[in-house]
Amino acid sequence: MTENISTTIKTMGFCGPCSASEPAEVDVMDGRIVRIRPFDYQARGAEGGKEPLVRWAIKARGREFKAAEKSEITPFALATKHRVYSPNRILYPMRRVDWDPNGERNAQNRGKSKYVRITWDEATQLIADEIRRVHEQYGVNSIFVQSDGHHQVKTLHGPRGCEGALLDVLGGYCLQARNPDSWEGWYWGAKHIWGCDPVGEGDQQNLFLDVARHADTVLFWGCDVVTTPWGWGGHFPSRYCFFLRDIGVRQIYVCPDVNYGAAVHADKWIPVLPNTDAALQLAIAHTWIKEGTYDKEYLETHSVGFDWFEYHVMGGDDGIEKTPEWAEGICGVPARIIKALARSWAKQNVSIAHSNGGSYIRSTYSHEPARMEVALLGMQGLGAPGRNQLKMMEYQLFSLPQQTPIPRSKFIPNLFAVLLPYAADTRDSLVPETLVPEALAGDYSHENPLTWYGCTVAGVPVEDQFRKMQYPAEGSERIHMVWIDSPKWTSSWNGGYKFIEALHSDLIECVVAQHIWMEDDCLLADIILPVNTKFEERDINCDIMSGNYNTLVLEEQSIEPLGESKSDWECAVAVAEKLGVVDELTEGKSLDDKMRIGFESSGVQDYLSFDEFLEKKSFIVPPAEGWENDPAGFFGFYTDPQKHPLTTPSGLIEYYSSRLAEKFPDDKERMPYPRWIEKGETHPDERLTTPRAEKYPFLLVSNHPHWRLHSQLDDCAWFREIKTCKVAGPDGYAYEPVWINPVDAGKLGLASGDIVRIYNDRGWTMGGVYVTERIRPRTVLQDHGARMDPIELGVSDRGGTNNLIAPKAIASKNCAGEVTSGYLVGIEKVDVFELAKQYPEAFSRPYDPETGPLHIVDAWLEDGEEVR
Ligand SMILES: Nc1nc2c(c(=O)[nH]1)N[C@H]1C(S)=C(S)[C@@H](COP(=O)(O)OP(=O)(O)OC[C@H]3O[C@@H](n4cnc5c(=O)[nH]c(N)nc54)[C@H](O)[C@@H]3O)O[C@H]1N2
Ligand SMILES: Nc1nc2c(c(=O)[nH]1)N[C@H]1C(S)=C(S)[C@@H](COP(=O)(O)OP(=O)(O)OC[C@H]3O[C@@H](n4cnc5c(=O)[nH]c(N)nc54)[C@H](O)[C@@H]3O)O[C@H]1N2
Ligand SMILES: [Mo]
Repeated sequence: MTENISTTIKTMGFCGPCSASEPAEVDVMDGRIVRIRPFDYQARGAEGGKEPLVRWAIKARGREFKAAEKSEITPFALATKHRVYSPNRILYPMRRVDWDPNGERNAQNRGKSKYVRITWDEATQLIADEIRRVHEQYGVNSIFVQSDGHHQVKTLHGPRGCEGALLDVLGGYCLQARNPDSWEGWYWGAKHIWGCDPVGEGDQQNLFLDVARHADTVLFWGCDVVTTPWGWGGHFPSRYCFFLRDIGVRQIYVCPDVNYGAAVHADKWIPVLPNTDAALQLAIAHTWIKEGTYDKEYLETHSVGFDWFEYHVMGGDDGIEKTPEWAEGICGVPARIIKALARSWAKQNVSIAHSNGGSYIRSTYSHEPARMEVALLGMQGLGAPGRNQLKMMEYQLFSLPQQTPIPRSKFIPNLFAVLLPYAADTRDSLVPETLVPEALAGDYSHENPLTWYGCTVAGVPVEDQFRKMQYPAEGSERIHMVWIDSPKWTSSWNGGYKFIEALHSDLIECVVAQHIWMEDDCLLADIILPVNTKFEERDINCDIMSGNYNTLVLEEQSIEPLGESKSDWECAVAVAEKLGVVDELTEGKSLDDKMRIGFESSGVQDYLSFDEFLEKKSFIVPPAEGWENDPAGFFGFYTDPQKHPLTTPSGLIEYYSSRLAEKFPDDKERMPYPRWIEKGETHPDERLTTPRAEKYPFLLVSNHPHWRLHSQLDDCAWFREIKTCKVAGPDGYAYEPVWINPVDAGKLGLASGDIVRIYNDRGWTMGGVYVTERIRPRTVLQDHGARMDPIELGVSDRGGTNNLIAPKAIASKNCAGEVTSGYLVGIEKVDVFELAKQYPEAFSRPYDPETGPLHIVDAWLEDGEEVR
C-alpha cells in the first residue's frame, strides 16, 4: 500500500439495520474512494487475530466444500463506490418552490414543480414548525412515518426509525408497518400449515450439510441462486451449487424464466406460467394419490386434516379432479412432465430451495402455493434426511439459530434489539404498507375507519393475523403530514400511480423526505434533507448473512460527508434541537456510548475487550464445535413429532387449519385447507383465463433485479453498459429490458432493441425488448425497481418502473399482502421519436447516458442557479 492510501472496513449488503453481509476493505486516496476489495478472513485470524482461523468444511460424498479465504463480495459492493459520487447525490436541504407553509401548499404540484436550496437552519425550523402545528391542530397520530425500506447497512446512523424515535419523544405518530413483503405467501399461508414463525419459512439448521449428504435432487422453485444472494450475501450460495453439481446432486429449476442461477446451474428447467404453481402442485399431489406413492404412515403420525386436501385434489369440493391434464391448461407445464416430476420425486430424497420464492409468493392469493408446498413436503416425509426446505440467502436475519443452514456459529452477534428497539415496532397507530395510498387519500376517520387484520409487520407471531386493526386508530385523526426516509413507494410497492394520486391530495399538507439520492419518492416531497452514504459515517455492524462467517466490524469513517449531508440519525437530532428535545432523544448517550453498549451485548465481549476491538476493528466468529452433529431442518419433528412439535395448535402439519376455520369462517379466498383459487372478490380478473386477458394478454414477471437492489444502484455506469441491464434505444436513452419469447415477439412484430409500452388499465411504463427463449410464452419479464422517469405524472413513465401499474389490491380478503408480480399487462411497439414530439418536456429532461435521468440537475434555485 502506498502511504497516502487509508483503508477502512465496511460491511456490505443492503438489507438494512445491523444485518450486513460480507465485509469489504475500502481504500481511500486523497479523500476519495478508489477501490473496494474483499476482506481477508484468513489474514485477520480468529478471536480478533489471537488464533489462526480454521476454515470450516462440509464433507460429503468424498469431497469438501470450504468457507472462503476472503469475503465473496458482489458486483453491488464493488460498484457502490460510484454511487457515492453520483450526479444524483442530494448535497443540500431543499424546499419545493411552490410549497408555502404560510400560504399555498400546491399539493397537486408534487412531482412537477422544482426546488430551491435552503439552509439546514431553515429546513429544520420548517419541519419543527410543521410538527408543532400538526400536533396542535390534529394530534400526534396525524404524522405518518415511512421508515422501513432496505438501505445501506447502518446501525447507529441508519434510517429505520430515527424520525419515529424523535416523534415518540413528542408523544407518538402513525407508523407505516413494514409488510412481510419478502415472504407474503409463507407468512399468510404456510404459517397456518406448519407454524414456523417468524416468517413462515421452514427450519434451516444445518441444511447445507444435510442436502450435500442426503439429497438426490433439489428443486429450485422460484429461486435464483446467482441474483438474489447478491443483495444480502455474496457468491457463497452459487459456489455451494457448483459443489452440489460436483457431488452429483441434481438441480431442477421451476420458474417462468431461465434466471441467472438456472443459466449456470440447472440440469433441467420446468417453465411454469407465473403464479400458477398451485395448479402444478395439485397435479403432483394427484399423481401421488392416484399411484399411492406418498408416505401415508408419516401423515398419520405427523399431520391432521389430510382428508380435506385429498378431497380437494380429487375434486370432491369443486367437481374438478386436479389431474396433470387439468393443470397443464393452467400452468402451461405439459402433463407428461408433471407426471415425470411427481414420479421421480416420490422415489428420491428431494429438498426444495428458495431465496424467498419469487412471484408466486408475492402475487394474488400467494398463501395457496406457499402452504401447498408444505402439503407436498409433508406427503413425502418432511424432515427425513434430504427432505426439507432450504434457504439460499438471508441466513440468521432474525438472529435465530433455526435460520442457519450454514454451520452454527459460536454465537450470532445481534446489535439490533439493543440499539434499534424501535425498528421492530408494532404500535396500534399504523397502516400496512399495501394500504397506504388508500389511507392517505381516503375519507377515513376513527368513526369511519379503514380496517384489516394484523399489524402485518414481518417477524411477529401468527396470532397477530387474527387481530382486527383500524386506521385512524381509536381516538385519532387522519394523517396530514408524512415524513419518509428510504423512500420508494413508487418503485418498489404496489399500485404506484395510486401513491402519487394520494400525495396530490390537499389532505396531505407536508411531505418531508430524507435521502441520499434525488430519486423515487423524493421527487414528490416538499422538504428534502441530504443524507450520507455509509462511507461517510463511523458505525458498528455485524455480518450475519454472508454464509462464510459471522463478523463484527468497527466501521471507521472512510471519507468526509459530501456537501452538507448528514446521517439519518443526525437529521433527527437536528430537528430535535429546534424542538428542544435533544437530550430526550439521545437519552444522554453519545454515539460512542451506544457503540460500546452494542458491543457489550454482541457476544464478542466474552473474547475481546471493547478497547481491543477498537484496535483490531473486526472479530470473526468461527462455527461452534460439533456443529456437524446438529440435527438438520425438521429432523427432530420427523423422528418424534410429540417431542419436537411444530408451532401449530396441534403441533402437527395442519392440512386443515381449524384456527382459520374458526377465525375466518366466511373467507372463500383463504379457506382452512390449501386450494386452487382461480379468481375471487379481491382479484376477479388477473389470470390468463379471464376475458380481460384479451386486452392484456401477458402475465408480467417482475423479479428482484439482477443489476440492482430494488430501486438502488440503477444509476451505476458499470452496470448500465451491460446488455442485460439496459437496452439502448434509438434516442440514446437506456430503457429497462423486457424479455419476450420469440413466439410472442413474432406475433407482435417485435425484435430485440425495439422500444415498447407496457400497459394495463392502471397506466403504462416502457421497456426495451430482448427476444429470448429464456422466457416462456404468454409471459413477459421486467425486473422491478427501475427509477421512475415520469412522462405524464401518475399515468405514464419512461423509466420502466412497472410497479406503477401493479394492482393496488391486497393478496386476498383478510391478508394485506402485496401483489407486485404475476398480473396482466399488454405490450406494444412505440416510436420514441413520435413520443418525444407528443411529450416534449418529459423527453428532453437532463439525461446522462452513463447514469440515467438526472433529477438533481432538474431542480433549480429560484434565481436560476443550479443546486449543485
Ligand atoms: N440482486 C438482488 N438481490 C436481492 C434483491 C434485489 O432486489 N436484487 N432483493 C432482496 C430481497 S428484499 C428479497 S425478498 C430477495 C427475494 O428473493 P426471491 O423472492 O427468491 O426473488 P425473486 O427475484 O422475486 O424470485 C426468484 C425467482 O423466482 C422465479 N419466479 C418468478 N415468478 C415465479 C412464479 O410465479 N413461479 C415460480 N415457480 N417461479 C417464479 C424467477 O425465476 C425468479 O428469478 O432477494 C434479495 N436479494
Ligand atoms: N415488482 C416487484 N415489486 C416488489 C417485489 C417483487 O418481487 N416484485 N419485492 C418486494 C420486496 S421483497 C421488497 S423487500 C421491496 C423493497 O422495497 P424497499 O425495501 O422499500 O427497497 P428499496 O427500493 O431498496 O428502497 C430503499 C430506499 O432507501 C434508500 N436508501 C438507501 N440507503 C439509505 C440510507 O442510508 N438512508 C436513507 N434515508 N435512505 C436510504 C434507497 O436509495 C431507496 O430509495 O420491494 C417489493 N416490491
Ligand atoms: Mo424483500
